[in-house]
Amino acid sequence: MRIDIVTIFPGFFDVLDVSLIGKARERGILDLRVHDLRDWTHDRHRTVDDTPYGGGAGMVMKPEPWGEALDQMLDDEALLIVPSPAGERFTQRLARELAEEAHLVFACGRYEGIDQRVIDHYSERGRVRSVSLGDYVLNGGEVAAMAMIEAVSRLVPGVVGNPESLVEESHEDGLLEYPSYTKPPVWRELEVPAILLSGNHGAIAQWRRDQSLERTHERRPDLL
Ligand code: 6GU
Repeated sequence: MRIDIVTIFPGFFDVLDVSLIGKARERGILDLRVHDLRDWTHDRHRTVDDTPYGGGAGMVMKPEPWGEALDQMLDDEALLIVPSPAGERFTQRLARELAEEAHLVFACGRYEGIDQRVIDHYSERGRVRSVSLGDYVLNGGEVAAMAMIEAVSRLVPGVVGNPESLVEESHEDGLLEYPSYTKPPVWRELEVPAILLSGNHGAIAQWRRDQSLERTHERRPDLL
């Protein structure tokens, strides 16, 4: 999978050098490139923002640098993703959809967002999705893009070593994941549930299912 990220803070994405994503990049499974939006400005101050038409607080990102950057970045198969608190909700379902794509381009806006004509223009030329992580406000699209890239890339075959570890997770079956335990059997007087030491795989599977349901009922009744 090819992933391009356009941002005014390329350093945010340095962490993508490490861990499973870093290894997938080394192995050539992920071709991930980070680009500085200011490379497509032409003035001395490398200006990327301006005051909003109609007034109001904050600054809006100018369309011209985005146009030059995205013209260079987008090919026929690319899907442009614009992280935005005003976007559709990012879910495990959307992560699975995006994991099927050959080429994702993330346009990370700061300030009060990107001039709407950028989104309108590329929506006419190709595929664009505005995507939100959830109902809260971040300072910009960078952290959201990072979360989406991690959720998507771990579903790309070969990125996570053991594909079985992908199936029993929170949200994969629409429920929250059951609690996990490891050695020692007693820690600070707290015991591991006896069923997990029983060796009865049928009973363990049933217990885990019950725990998943109970947790979901308690913490996320909206999922049921
Ligand atoms: Cl994608 N962007 C910003 N700025 N804030 C957010 C978000 C995205 N998702 C949730 N909050």
